[in-house]
Amino acid sequence: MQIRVIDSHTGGEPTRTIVSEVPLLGTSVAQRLSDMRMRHDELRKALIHEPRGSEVMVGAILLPPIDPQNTAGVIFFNNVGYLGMCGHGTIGVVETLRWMGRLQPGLHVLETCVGNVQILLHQDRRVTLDNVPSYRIAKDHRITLSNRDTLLADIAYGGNHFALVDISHSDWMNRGTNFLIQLSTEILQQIQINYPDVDHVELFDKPKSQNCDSRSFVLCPGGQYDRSPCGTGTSAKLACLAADDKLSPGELWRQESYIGSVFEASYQWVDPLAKSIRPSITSRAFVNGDLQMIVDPEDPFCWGIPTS
Ligand code: PYC
Repeated sequence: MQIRVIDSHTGGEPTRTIVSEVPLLGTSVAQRLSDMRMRHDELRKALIHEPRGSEVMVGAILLPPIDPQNTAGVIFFNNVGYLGMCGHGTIGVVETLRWMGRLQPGLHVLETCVGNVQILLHQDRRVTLDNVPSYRIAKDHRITLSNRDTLLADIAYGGNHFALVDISHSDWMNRGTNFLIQLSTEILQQIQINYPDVDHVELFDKPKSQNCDSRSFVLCPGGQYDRSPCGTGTSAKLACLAADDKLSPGELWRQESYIGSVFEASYQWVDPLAKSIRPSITSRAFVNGDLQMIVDPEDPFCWGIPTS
């Protein structure tokens, strides 16, 4: 069995797009996701688990659109399962389609598991993604860590569910990735007691770069951190800023990632009373691999090394 994938990265975060046809059954993206889970989950593991992949990688399956007026359907996944939406992944998929000659600059619509997202592919290869409606669910949820530190977390939705924690009172952002993964994993465990849907944690600090507004460290569900500023996470951040009247509609927010890559973001109200917003995220991706994956039945790890 051979599977063609195209690799890209957006702000350092990899996306592996499956361009070989995966015949998923269903007349909605949700039904196709369920078919993928039931009948093709081995494919996810084969492409994302070691030895072919890594826990940092996000995969994307390209599908024919359900509504023929749209550009394509897409299902995102990682080492532990499926993602509702993925901002860096969407930008990676759009650049992949452009690189393959399947997409011209202009407006496009992608169908995702959590709704349609409008895409503007710019002439200069930047991509602006208008994400699904995003909103804050809770403000200042108090958690106590094992060392008795108390932190306040906002809970917000931006296509995935996030806990957002300001750590600018501390030097934690300078203590290295192992420390930050450990800290955000402990925060996640605490948060999930009350908010079981939350599977990402964002820690925020002052920016390193002068022209950015904030720097984030984002823990993803598979236990690794997002090298990009995280598109759905930046959407959740904007929802909190909008709810607190700290950012106006159309105002630019420059979110810096842990490794220094930047997403430009702004929002428009969907419903100002419910404080629901439509975030726009702009960045660009780079294709860095066009690969034919081989699944050899004699290879004991042809479907990936199982994770514990
Ligand atoms: O960019 O939305 C994002 C994302 C989610 C997980 C990794 N990246």
